[in-house]
Amino acid sequence: MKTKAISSIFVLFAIAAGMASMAPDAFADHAEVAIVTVDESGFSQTCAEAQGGSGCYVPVTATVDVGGVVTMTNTDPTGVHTFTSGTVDGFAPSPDGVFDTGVLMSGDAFEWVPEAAGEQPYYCMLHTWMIGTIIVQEAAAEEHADDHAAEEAAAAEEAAAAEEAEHAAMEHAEAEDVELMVMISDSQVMGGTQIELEFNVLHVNYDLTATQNGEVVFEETGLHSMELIATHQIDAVGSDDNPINVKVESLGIGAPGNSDNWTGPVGQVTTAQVVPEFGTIAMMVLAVAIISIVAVTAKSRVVPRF
Ligand SMILES: [Cu+2]
Repeated sequence: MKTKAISSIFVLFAIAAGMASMAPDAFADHAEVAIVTVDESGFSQTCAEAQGGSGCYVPVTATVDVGGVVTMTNTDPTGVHTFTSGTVDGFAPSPDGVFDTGVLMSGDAFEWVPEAAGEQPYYCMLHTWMIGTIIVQEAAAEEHADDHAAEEAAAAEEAAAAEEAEHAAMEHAEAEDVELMVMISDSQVMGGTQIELEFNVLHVNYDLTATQNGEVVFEETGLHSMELIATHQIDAVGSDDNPINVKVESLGIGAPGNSDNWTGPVGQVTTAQVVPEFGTIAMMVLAVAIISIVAVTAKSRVVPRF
């Protein structure tokens, strides 16, 4: 008899405890979710830190019901951002067309109503280190707290695995200290000279200076080349007597504004003397200071021609 009473109390307790622990999840409201941007996430990758950071969107993983409303707001007072569905591989984005806020000015918001369950990754077109995930779940999942928890755990695990892979990929890219080669070519344009820089790696940050007769005719610092080729217009025409001396100094390789995470040759100087008779296809590399050679992929493309 006594045992029975004790065990009933036990059962009662277990039920109460179970209900108490279930309650927050069972009644959690995922009909609406708000996602915001982290302040200054456009200037610094601190929020991402090779995806080991807390995230550049808050919450970085959001959960919403099918048919619920996701409100995406750019709360960053210092910059413009997008919420674009899809994934980013390194710097190369792959939008999947599910939603795209377009460029949101600070304070602007966008609403998205998901129509199907699943995991929806997204990123910022302007700052590809900003990535987030929206987990869209069937509204009915709410009633099964256990399923829900399991689902979330599975999703979290998946996200963690994806993050890890991304992290590894980034680390891999960073570990390879590439050999930076810069080719400088020029072409005469109306009243000036167009300088074309060809790099063997993407995302080179550099200073560009051009002098003629000891006078600076062009000077820009903190330039960034998204592509392998960058062109700059110089308002001076070179001649035999007055050649233009072009100097490119590398600052590092990586996303603009994130010098903490830049890799690769820093302070490497490449110069060229731009004179008219070399014409549009002449290319000169007078000095290529190679700081480190680990991996060269596009070497054959950038053999200097004199
Ligand atoms: Cu952004």
